[in-house]
Amino acid sequence: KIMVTGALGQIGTELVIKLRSLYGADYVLATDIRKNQSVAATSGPFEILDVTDGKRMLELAKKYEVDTIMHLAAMLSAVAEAKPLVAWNVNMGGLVNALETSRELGLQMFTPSSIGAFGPSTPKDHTPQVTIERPTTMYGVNKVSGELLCDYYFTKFGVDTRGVRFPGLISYMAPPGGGTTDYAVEIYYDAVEKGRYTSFIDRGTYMDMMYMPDALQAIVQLMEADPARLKHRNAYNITAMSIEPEDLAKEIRLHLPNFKLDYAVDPVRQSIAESWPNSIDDTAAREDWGFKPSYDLEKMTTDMLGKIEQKLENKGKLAQ
Ligand code: VAH
Repeated sequence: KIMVTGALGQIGTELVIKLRSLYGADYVLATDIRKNQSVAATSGPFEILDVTDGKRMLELAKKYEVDTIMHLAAMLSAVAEAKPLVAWNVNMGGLVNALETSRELGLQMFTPSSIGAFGPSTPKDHTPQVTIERPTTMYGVNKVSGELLCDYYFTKFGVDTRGVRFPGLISYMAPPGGGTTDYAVEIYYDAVEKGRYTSFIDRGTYMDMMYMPDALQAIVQLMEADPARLKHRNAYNITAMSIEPEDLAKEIRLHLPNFKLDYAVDPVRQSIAESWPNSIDDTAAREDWGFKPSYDLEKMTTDMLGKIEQKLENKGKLAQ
C-alpha cells in the first residue's frame, strides 16, 4: 500500500486520485490533518494524521501494511514566511517522521523539494542540477535541509528515498496552500469568473511552472525508475516552462480577448519570487529517468480554462 500525507493538499488531492486509478482504490491510504468530502478523502482508505505525530504515523504504516510513503504534507513558502518556527516544526518534524518510519519499516519514500531550495546566489538562468543552494526563506531552508536529510538516510540507512524539485504547480482541483506561485493559479480562476486579475507578483518576474498532470506523471515515473539509473536522490530539477505574468495574460487573451491584467505587488511574495531562479535545467531528470512534460503554456491554458468553466457550471448547477 502507498500512504500519502497531505493528501488533501494541492498535489495530494490529485496524486491520490491518480494512484488509485493506477493501482486500485484500496491500495492508497490517504491521510491529512483534517477530513473533507473531496474525492481523495472519500474514494478509498482515509485516516486523520498530523505528520508531527511520529508514533501515529508508524502505527498507521503498520496497520495498513504500507510499502511506500509519499510525503506531501508541508507549509509552502508564503505561509512559512509568516510563521517560520511553525513551518520548521511541521516541515522538518514531518519529514523526520516520514524518514524514520521508512527506515524502520524498509519503505520506499517520495518527498518533493522545490525551486524554492535555491536562493539569490544561485545562478538564475538554466539553474544546474548541482549548484549553490543558500535560500533566504524558511521554506527554502526546509527544502535544502530536507534534501540533505533524505540523501543522508539514503547513504547511511539505505532508505530508497527519491524526490524532485517542483516548479510552481498549476491545477484546478484543489487550491495551492499559500505559495508564491499561487498567482499563476488565481489568474485562471479570475479570468473565467471576473474577466480580470490583479497579480501580487510583478510583470517580468520569471519562474518555472508546470501543469499538475505532468507533476503527477513525474512522481510515478521517478518512483518506478530503475534505481541503478538514479545519479541523484533528493532532488531532481524538473520544469515544463519558464513564464512571467504577462505570458499567462497573453495566452489567456487567445481564449478571453477582453481579459485585463493589472498589478498590486505583494512585497513579501515578490521578494521570495526574486530570490528564486528564472529557469532551471532539468537535463539530469530527462537523462536518468526519462522525464518529459507534455503540457506547454498553450496546452495548459486551453485545458485549465475549459476545466474551470466546467467546474463553475457544475457548481452553478448544484447551487440551483
Ligand atoms: C510555493 N507552490 O509557491 C510552492 C512551490 C516553487 C513554488 O514551492 O511555495
